[in-house]
Amino acid sequence: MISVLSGGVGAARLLRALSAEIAPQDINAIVNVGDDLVLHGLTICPDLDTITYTLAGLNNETLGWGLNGESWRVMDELETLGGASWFRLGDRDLATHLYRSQRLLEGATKTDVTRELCERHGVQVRVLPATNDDVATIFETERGRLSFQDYFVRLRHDVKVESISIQGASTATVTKEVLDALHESSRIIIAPSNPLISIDPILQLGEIKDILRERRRDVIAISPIIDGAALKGPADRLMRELGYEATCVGVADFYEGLIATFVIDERDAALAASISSNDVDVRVTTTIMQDPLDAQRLARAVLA
Ligand code: FO1
Repeated sequence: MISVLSGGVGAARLLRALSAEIAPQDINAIVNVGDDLVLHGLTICPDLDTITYTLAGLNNETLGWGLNGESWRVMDELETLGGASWFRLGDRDLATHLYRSQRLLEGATKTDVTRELCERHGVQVRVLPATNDDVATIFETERGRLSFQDYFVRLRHDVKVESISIQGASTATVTKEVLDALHESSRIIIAPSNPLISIDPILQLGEIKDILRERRRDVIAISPIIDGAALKGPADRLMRELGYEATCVGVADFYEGLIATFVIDERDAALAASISSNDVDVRVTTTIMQDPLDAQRLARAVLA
C-alpha cells in the first residue's frame, strides 16, 4: 500500500500512472481541500474532482479541470442574469457539485461523498480528502486578502503574494482513513504539486507533518519545478515571492526533514549535488508526464 499527498493536475497524472504499476486499491490519494469553496450555495472541491475525473478518464485535458464533452448553457444563462459566472462550472460538472452539496446537507462527510463519486465512476484508487473539516488557503497580497479561487481564477494569480495562511488548519481533524493510510503505507509520495498551495495545506493539518518526519525514510517527493519553472500554475513565482529559490533545490529545502528521496528532472541533473540536506537521495529522471510512457517511467522511478 502507498499514499500520495496530492494537489491537482500533476498529482492526478502521477496517480493514473501509478495505478498502471500497482493495484489501484493499494493506492491512497490524500488530497488537498484548501481550494474548496462554496459558490451558488454549492460545495466545490477542485482537487478532489480533478483527481476523480482524471482517474475515471473523464477529465477535460484541454482545460486541465472539469469534465470532457462539457457544455456551458447554465453558465451562459447565469451570465444573462448577472450572476457570478467567472468561476466556470460546466453543465456536467454541476451535477457533481449538486450531488455533493445535497449529500453534505444530508449529513454525509466529504470522505463519504468522494467514496460514492469514485464508486459511481469506477475509480478504485482510494481518493481521501485530507480532512472533512473546512479549511481555506488564503492569500495576503498587494490587492488585500484573497480566497484561493479569487487569487487563482478571478485574478489569474497575477498578483504579488506577501503571505499564505491555511484558515482552519489548526482546528481541522485529519480523518481516520488518512491517518491509517499514512501509518500503513510502505511508501509516502509527495506528488509534483505546488508545494505552497497544494501540499502545504495538507502538511499543516494535525499530525501529518509529524508522521512524515517519523517516516522520513519512506517519504519520496517529486519536484514540480523543472529548470526553474513550474509546468503549470504559479509555483515558481510563489516560491520566489515567499523567499524560496524557484528551483528543485528550493523545493527540496521546503520539504527539509520530511523526505529521504527526491526526484528531479534530467534538465536539473547538475543541481543534484547542491540539494542541500546531505541525507536526501536524489533520483534524476523525466518528471514531465507529457505522454503515458513518460508517466510510466516516473511512476517506476518513484516505486523503485
Ligand atoms: N480554473 C480556472 O482557471 N478557471 C475556471 O473557471 C475554473 C473553474 C473550475 C470549476 C471547477 C473545478 O473543479 C475547477 C475549476 N478551475 C478553474 C480549476 C481550479 O481553480 C483549480 O483546479 C484548483 O483550484 C487549483 O488546482
